[in-house]
Amino acid sequence: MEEDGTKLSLTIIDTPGFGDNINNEGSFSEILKYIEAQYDEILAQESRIKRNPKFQDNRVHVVLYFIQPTGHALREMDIEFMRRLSPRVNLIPVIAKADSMTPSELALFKQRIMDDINFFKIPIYDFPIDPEEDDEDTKEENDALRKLLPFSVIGSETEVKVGGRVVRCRQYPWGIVEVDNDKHCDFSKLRYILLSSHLQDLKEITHDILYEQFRTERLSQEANG
Ligand SMILES: Nc1nc2c(ncn2[C@@H]2O[C@H](COP(=O)(O)OP(=O)(O)OP(=O)(O)O)[C@@H](O)[C@H]2O)c(=O)[nH]1
Ligand SMILES: [Mg+2]
Repeated sequence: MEEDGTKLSLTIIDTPGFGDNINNEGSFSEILKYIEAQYDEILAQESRIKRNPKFQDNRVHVVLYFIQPTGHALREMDIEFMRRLSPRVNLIPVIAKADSMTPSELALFKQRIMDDINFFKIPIYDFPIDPEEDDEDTKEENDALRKLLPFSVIGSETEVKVGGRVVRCRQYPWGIVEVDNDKHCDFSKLRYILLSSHLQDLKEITHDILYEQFRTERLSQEANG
């Protein structure tokens, strides 16, 4: 991917069929196993006497967890999944198909989801502030982004010309809902976070905190087992 002449190499992993089963235990453990396997690769690499110069770091820096727009609260499987994954990966909850709710329904749904996340103490990625490094602007930006959680998104493969601009949107008899319009959903904010403003922070947390925690657990397991 290229933006402002900067090349960014990005890997996206999809999980087709996730949540389709009555029992999702299999998908949970597959996803967790994949994330941990990448940490194990790093650990093995670190302990080699001669490091492989071609080694590729495949750690997962963020998981976007899509929540169905039910309008109620989190489902048991949402809570279970986020609980299991959040100690190992930066997790950002995202409301899918935000166009299926009115703005007030969406605001209420967001609030309910955050109430659940707080109640169950699920450590999602919440735009942490480093008091020693972050300036006032960063602090303000992070506070604003945190208030958007969970991000609402709209997906579409349709492009329509609106007032001379081509916009990606979903069309309805009553009008169109634009993917890139901040009044319609948080897609463009989310893209900016992932590809620009918080890319480095997601990587650092993965390495300094999540991987470090994994490593400590692995090594003490080995020492005791
Ligand atoms: N209204 C609305 N429909 C959407 C949106 N995004 C996707 N859809 C529709 O929802 C259906 C399922 O979309 P997918 O993206 O295939 O869903 P998925 O969860 O990835 O499904 P699997 O890959 O099969 O697990 C399709 O008919 C899409 O057109 C959206 O933002 N709004
Ligand atoms: Mg899919």
